[in-house]
Amino acid sequence: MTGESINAEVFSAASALSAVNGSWAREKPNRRARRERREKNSLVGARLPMDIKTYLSEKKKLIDAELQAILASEDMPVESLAEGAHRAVLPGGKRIRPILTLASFEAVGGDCPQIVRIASCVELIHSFSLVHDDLPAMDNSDLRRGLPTVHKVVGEGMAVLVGDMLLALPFQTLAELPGVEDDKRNRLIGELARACGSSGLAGGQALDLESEQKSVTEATARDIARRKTGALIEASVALGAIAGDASEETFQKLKEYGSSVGLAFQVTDDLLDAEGEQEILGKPVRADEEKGKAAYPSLVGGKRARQVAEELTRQAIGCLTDLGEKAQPLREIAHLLLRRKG
Ligand code: GRG
Repeated sequence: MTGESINAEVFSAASALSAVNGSWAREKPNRRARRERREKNSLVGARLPMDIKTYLSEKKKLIDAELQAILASEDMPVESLAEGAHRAVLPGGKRIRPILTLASFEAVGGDCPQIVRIASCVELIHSFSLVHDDLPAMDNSDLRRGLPTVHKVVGEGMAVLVGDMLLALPFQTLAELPGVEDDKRNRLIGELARACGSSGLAGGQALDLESEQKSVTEATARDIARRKTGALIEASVALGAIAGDASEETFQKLKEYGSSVGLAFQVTDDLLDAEGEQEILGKPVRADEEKGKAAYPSLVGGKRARQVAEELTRQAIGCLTDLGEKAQPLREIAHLLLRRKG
């Protein structure tokens, strides 16, 4: 995939959003008034400023370039290991986690020349988790971001190793960051590691596997989502706050924001799996239902799942009250994630 096609493909939510705003411009006045009344209390319908799209695409370019540089400096002794790593990382997704790191860093007025590298470390963890998640022993998926999954191209054994490499690389990168005080480095590493372990990705995936074909409660579904998806999103926001030297109080508020956005993100992901289209999502749909997974819409219904995601988004935005204008991208990203289509 070329750099151009990557840029064209990514952030379908943002382009979907501009299409929606375009259609509103042609709306009749009485219909518009009815819609605005209906949407008054609905976050899903909230109109977003157009420049968030520019913000996202500029940040994405920074992250893409940094990821290229990190991979280029790696000594990969086997061609298929290198091919798998490039396929896993470069034909990029939305880059929403590292963008959250950058937005959180900006929200606290941070000053750290290494911030783009720090943010890219989060995306490496995310890339690793997708490679392992797609394996036959896990979700057994053939398609990711509209392309064959890594194990389909380089084989299962090599895909496991690609994932292992992508899990180690961000910790190595953080450990070797120049010009960062030891205390800050340790906090960055600790926060990211926690998101990978039993309170994060690994624990969430274990619970998810355990719950297949079983009836689970909403509380269990929430716990799975919190660990499997929420923990890394929370860590993404936390890393920006640590790098930006946030006060303890602001750090906790931003973690709370990340936790709520992270949970809302997974609930929306479940809704997209249940109701979305493969062509837009770039991965198979109805997979949760097929595997008997503990997904929100099948547990509580689509309407309630949407309410949960909206309420979590409202809570997330509520955590940013004291941060003023500088936190505007974080507010808009929370809105955008709620209404994404891919
Ligand atoms: C850490 C040892 C260890 C194991 C990992 C495989 C695994 C255990 C966890 C899987 C976690 C996982 C893949 C959760 C799904 C998260 C999710 C909603 C992914 C989709 O994220 P997007 O929409 O994707 O940001 P793009 O393609 O945009 O990057």
